[in-house]
Amino acid sequence: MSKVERLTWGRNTVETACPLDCPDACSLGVRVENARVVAIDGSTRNPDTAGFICGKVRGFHERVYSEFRLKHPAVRTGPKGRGAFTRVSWDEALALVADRLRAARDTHGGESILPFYYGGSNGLLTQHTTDLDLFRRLGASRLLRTFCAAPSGAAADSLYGKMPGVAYEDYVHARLIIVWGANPPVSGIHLVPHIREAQKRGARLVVIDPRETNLARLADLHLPVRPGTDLAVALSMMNALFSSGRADEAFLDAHADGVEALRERAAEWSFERASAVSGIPAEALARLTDWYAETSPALIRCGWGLERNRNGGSAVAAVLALPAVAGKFGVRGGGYTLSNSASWGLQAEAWQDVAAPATRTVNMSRLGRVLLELTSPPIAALFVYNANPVATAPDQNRVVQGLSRDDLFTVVFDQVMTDTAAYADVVLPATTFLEHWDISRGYGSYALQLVKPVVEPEGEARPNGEVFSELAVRLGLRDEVETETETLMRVTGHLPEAQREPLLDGRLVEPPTGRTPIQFVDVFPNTPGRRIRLCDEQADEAAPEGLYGYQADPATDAYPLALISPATEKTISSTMGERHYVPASLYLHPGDAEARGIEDGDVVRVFNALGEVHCRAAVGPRIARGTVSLPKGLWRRHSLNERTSNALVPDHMSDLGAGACFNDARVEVVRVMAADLGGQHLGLWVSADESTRVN
Ligand SMILES: Nc1nc2c(c(=O)[nH]1)N[C@H]1C(S)=C(S)[C@@H](COP(=O)(O)OP(=O)(O)OC[C@H]3O[C@@H](n4cnc5c(=O)[nH]c(N)nc54)[C@H](O)[C@@H]3O)O[C@H]1N2
Ligand SMILES: Nc1nc2c(c(=O)[nH]1)N[C@H]1C(S)=C(S)[C@@H](COP(=O)(O)OP(=O)(O)OC[C@H]3O[C@@H](n4cnc5c(=O)[nH]c(N)nc54)[C@H](O)[C@@H]3O)O[C@H]1N2
Ligand code: SF4
Ligand SMILES: [Mo]
Repeated sequence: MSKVERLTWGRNTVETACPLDCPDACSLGVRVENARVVAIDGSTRNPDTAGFICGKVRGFHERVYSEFRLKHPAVRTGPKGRGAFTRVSWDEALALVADRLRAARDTHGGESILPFYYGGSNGLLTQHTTDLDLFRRLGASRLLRTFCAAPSGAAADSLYGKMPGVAYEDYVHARLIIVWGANPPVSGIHLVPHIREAQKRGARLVVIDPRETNLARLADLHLPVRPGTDLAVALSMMNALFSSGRADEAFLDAHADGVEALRERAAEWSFERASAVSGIPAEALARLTDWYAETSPALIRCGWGLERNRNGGSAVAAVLALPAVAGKFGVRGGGYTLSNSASWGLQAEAWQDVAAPATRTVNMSRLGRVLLELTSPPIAALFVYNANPVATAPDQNRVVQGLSRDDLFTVVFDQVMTDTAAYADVVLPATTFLEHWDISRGYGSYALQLVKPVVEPEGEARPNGEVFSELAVRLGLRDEVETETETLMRVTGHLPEAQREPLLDGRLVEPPTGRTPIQFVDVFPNTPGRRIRLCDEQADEAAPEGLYGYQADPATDAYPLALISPATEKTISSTMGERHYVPASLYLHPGDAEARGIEDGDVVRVFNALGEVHCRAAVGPRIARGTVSLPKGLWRRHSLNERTSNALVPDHMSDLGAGACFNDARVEVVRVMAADLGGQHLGLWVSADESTRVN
């Protein structure tokens, strides 16, 4: 009996969990018939996700059985990017990969090898296990993982040592909820019922977002902030609190350092100045500050939309400083939520037999430049897994140019034929979370769960762990292949007994702090003396203008519009993009459209000095004037010229954490073709593009 038969024998609904890069970590019930997945839904094991999961994962079996699914290893036969491959055996493929990795190391040194991985499946077994072991033993360049959460993580670490945040279920206790640069109805749907319930109980809701999202429509106040200016908004609020005697000086004395530095830096920001920079009327800033000062419990849901720009680290730091300054901790339903991933205290990178070598670090968000410009040594071998950088990395044209290098050996290990896989020399087929073991860890919801294989792998797909382990053996770096279940046992061996047992038993595991910690009652800053560092020296030195130092808006006359690329309900980053055929549109404000003679449905060219995207325009009022939006996670085929927003995104770094600046592009838009003409001639558009709708 195979492992899957053992698990599913006698039943046809299997309990598992979702490990995708999403805050919610749903418990799943997967219905299997004749060894195939036929339906996926939320399981009652987790009351939060019972019968309530997103449409993407409800349809995830479409990916498992998709025509784009990679089922066999393959080697390239045509030019890079063409996507022409011929099938080979695993033995041939891994022999070739091992040979080329060895050759790169022997000729140019280990640092000429670059592992490239990010949000793929976000579980604890699909990354930082045998992959890290292999690349450490090879002495490869080390990847700085900065696509996401680098600026906010640096800020949260600097101020609070990544203190755990308020749980979703405690949102009902808040009287004021500020959703800041987050869009939970799309990107973390299980928070929404709790916000709605709080509203029913009389709580006020404020949304700070350049777009009028569906949540903003339900809010008492929506502040349509210009992208990259949240720092000014938060500092002006703190300035008003300090200067009107409404700061909680007693709390600050007792729990915080760096108060004076913050007070001085905030003092530069009157509501009027913040208004001029952010586009939000001064009265609205004053009203929000009054509400925040007067209401308790008050809660901030800080998202990731505000971190993806040059001011992102300081902006998140300033937002997180607000509850300290206004004295909002210490009550249920008060404080903040950012990422809760650190709450588990799980340090997979430390669970290795070999220490990290002192090799160079390479910032993933500059992949194009890394491939084209890095010397001593240049990158000779690139191993991409759990990532699709052609779709998700900044400066797409440079990335594509780098991947096109004839002297670069590229391996892409993925589940489907992605835009990046089209540039591979060797493609390796990976299992999905319905075909392998994993451990799912929520970064919004407090849930740690086992992910089980519920069907046999399609074709010859294999799990990450075994493939990296086999490569290590082939390269003479390890004696024996570690099987998937051996990796599972080894990794869970690092968990405290109280977590390991329920986890392996398929139960929902709570973090050490419990499921609903109150900040400054149950959990405290993980800093020396548990003190908040409002203006830590290290962060202050790292930021180009110092911590809380605002860097001016990069708009120019040539490129006046700010481009953002928020998450949509269709994909998780670019994952599941293969399911969607409708081309994307650029969403823009009627005022900006009219000024350019653009009408709804027209074909437009969105461009700046880095590149251009040709797509349709969707004109509507639900975005701040001066800001335009393209969906996150598009594949090349979703635009008319095979380019996406990332062709316009510069590869400069955020102020803290060296993070990617996806929402920091400035562009111009011109009309190329009228709607009716374009629709007819290109024969493409049968219906409005739903992914471009604001939601
Ligand atoms: N359906 C779905 N769910 C997802 C994902 C997905 O792609 N699809 N991605 C997952 C991942 S990897 C992550 S990191 C999270 C992200 O979760 P979120 O942080 O909620 O997602 P974003 O869409 O990046 O940004 C949220 C909002 O910020 C706004 N925004 C953009 N720029 C700014 C700014 O400068 N200031 C402010 N205040 N707002 C701004 C956008 O309009 C958007 O509505 O979601 C996860 N969940
Ligand atoms: N323009 C723009 N770009 C963005 C963002 C934005 O807001 N705007 N957001 C950024 C954010 S928040 C993030 S997190 C990044 C994410 O960037 P990426 O990590 O590149 O995200 P995905 O596109 O989901 O790519 C993950 C890939 O891993 C594969 N995969 C999944 N599970 C496995 C597995 O078990 N094994 C292997 N070998 N492969 C697997 C999937 O099929 C998928 O192709 O994108 C960033 N890119
Ligand atoms: S992607 Fe998020 S909402 Fe969807 S099933 Fe997974 S954890 Fe739940
Ligand atoms: Mo992300």
